[in-house]
Amino acid sequence: TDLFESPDYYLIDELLTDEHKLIRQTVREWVKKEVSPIIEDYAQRAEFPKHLLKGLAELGAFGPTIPEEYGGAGLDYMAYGIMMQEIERGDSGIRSTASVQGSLVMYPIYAYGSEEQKKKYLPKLAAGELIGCFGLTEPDHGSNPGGMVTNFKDAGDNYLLNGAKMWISNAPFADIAIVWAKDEQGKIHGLIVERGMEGFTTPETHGKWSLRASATGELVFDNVKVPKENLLPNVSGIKGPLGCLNQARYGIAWGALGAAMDCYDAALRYAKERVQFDKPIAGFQLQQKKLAEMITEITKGQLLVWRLATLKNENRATPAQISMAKRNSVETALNIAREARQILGGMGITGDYPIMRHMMNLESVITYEGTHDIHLLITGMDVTGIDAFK
Ligand code: TGC
Ligand code: FAD
Repeated sequence: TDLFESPDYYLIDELLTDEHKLIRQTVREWVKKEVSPIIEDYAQRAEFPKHLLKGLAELGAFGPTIPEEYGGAGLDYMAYGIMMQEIERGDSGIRSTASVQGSLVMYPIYAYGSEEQKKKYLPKLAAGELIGCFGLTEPDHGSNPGGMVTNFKDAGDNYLLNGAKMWISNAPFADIAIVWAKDEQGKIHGLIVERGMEGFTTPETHGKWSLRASATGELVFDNVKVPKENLLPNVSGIKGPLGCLNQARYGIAWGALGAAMDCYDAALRYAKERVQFDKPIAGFQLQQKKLAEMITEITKGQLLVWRLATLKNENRATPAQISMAKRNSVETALNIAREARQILGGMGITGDYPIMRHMMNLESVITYEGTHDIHLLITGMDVTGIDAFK
């Protein structure tokens, strides 16, 4: 079979349990059967393959770490990471949908919601019966979400929400949105906004060259009446949304390595088969340098995320450690995609191979969930104690 094998140069599989390996196999087979055959076509047409939502839910990819009593898969963080790696090997856009649903919609309801909110929304979100999106970024506030202007005021029976969010994954078809907005005192809170509420619209963003198989849109709030019971009661301040980002960034640290592995796998196979000057191009030193550096960087990345998963399972992973891994994995993946593309020569630019699609996707992944620069500054602040953001 040509089922993708993840490179395992340092025998890291020995550090995984049988359950982890079984989960990986299950997701890998699903990706091979359901994602790989169709994804290029959907990406070319700039359409999200909605029919995959059910399969993602069945895999447990929506809220893998949310306890089973709320419909989640009740798995550990290693399992969550492995799932994201395999899904992003298929496509970053599909992984984005899983990240948003699990880490940015289910997680805040689980961590900051009331018991009623958890019971009302989590099982349906886990089953894919409801799809959510996460509205933090605004047109004028991306890296600095604390400056947001979207706001709500007390209007007696409900809150009145005004403002706009931009670049929101899944917005065009989401049933609910976790929206971060300021109250009259300027304190940030999370609100559950539902499709159908008057004054709430979700225009789609067109013309993307990246994450084409993922739907992106705006969230526009024009005097939207939000019931008071839709406010997440147990958090206020920017640490609310940032706490969700830790979860998603952790998944991306694993996921981007999946995209890197797929590019490496395609380049290695091609290099061994493609003959120029009467010799497989894999036999030329310049191509070997590329492949050797790819596997070195993948191996380093694998060890980093494995250790991060262990810390996360023990509730010891710091946000700065997560930033380092997100930044490193995405940079590794993007560099590998660029080198792998060259190994394929002209074929590398076609949709017959996944590399160009991964490369373009990764241009979003290196920007969303905190840009490459922002994560560097987080590391810089962590080691120096000095904030260089402002
Ligand atoms: P700062 O003054 O540093 O901190 C304010 C409070 O927040 C706490 N905090 C965190 N808490 C939990 N997790 C984290 N990662 C945290 N980082 C900071 C901090 O301890 C403090 O707490 P307290 O109790 O003292 O009040 O905050 P700042 O406003 O200066 O922000 C710092 C900065 C720049 C690092 C932050 O704003 C940032 O990370 N910016 C990047 C924005 C970003 O990542 N946006 C992502 C939007 S969502 C998205 O892209 C989804 S893509 C989805 C997909 O398709 O996968
Ligand atoms: P800006 O913040 O304007 O940054 C522009 C440049 O300036 C960057 O290079 C940045 O690194 C640099 N910069 C900014 N501040 C500093 C500084 N202090 N020091 C040095 N350099 C700095 N957001 C959501 O809320 N929900 C989503 O679901 C979501 N999905 C997304 C999907 C896609 C496809 C994309 C592209 C984005 C998505 N985002 C989402 C938004 C994403 O999180 C933001 O694009 C990102 O946080 C950066 O914000 P910005 O685009 O406004 O860039």
